[in-house]
Amino acid sequence: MNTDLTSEQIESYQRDGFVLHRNFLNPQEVQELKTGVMEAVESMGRRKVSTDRADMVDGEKYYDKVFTQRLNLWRINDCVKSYMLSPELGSMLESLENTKFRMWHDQALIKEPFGNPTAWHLDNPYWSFYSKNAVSIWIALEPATLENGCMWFSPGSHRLARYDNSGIGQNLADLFNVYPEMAEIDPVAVPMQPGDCSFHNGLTAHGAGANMTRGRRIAMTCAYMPEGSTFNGQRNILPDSYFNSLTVGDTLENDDWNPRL
Ligand SMILES: O=C(O)CCC(=O)C(=O)O
Ligand SMILES: [Fe+2]
Repeated sequence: MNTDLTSEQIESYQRDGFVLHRNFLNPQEVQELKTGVMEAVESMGRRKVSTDRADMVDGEKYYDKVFTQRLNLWRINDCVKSYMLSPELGSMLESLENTKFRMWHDQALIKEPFGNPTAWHLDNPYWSFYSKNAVSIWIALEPATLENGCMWFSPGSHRLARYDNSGIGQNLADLFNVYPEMAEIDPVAVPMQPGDCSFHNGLTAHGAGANMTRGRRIAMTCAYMPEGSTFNGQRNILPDSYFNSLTVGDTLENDDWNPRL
């Protein structure tokens, strides 16, 4: 793992709300992580979440055709776990946001051949905590190109964002009805080769195009929660028993579900 971020990369992340980091994984590591990810994905069948939430399964709706989405692979695959919870990755996140992190959730996002675009959205409004410092990593395990739906980011949008959620629906631009100022920003496409990754802040607007090719766009991603974040009442990925035990304002510090990096 190439875990060195330059001061230029850190500055650019803090200014724009995202940054590209090439060759984060070498070809051998890409192969190793991809094997772990694909094993976990296959073992889950049509279930979206690894160890609970049997209610969340793939259907045939529009959103199911945006990507094959499989969450919390780290709980069932030690290889995935060792990458997503690696202390070196934790140090990278800390250098970007000047805070310590816990796992929120990981997700494999496979945009299948001819898959729908990923509408512009913000991540943090989905989650069970609100923070200006949450961050996600998005790792390409296959080439991500303009043709197959690479990521696009809206530089500086994190500074305009609130916690209102536009969702990820059929209208690519719904986000801009909620935040019209963001429609004034020129988006930046971030094509990647396998092993490249990006980091984006939980409030940075982003999306991805359709997959116009016959190949799968395979990415492994993970969202991280700043240490000390508190419960905002939203369920998101929380398991039943834990969700039911929480009161708004409680610190999310369950070492089983949200381990430290
Ligand atoms: O991979 C995609 O198409 C979208 C990814 C995304 O929204 C994210 O990683 O937060
Ligand atoms: Fe997202």
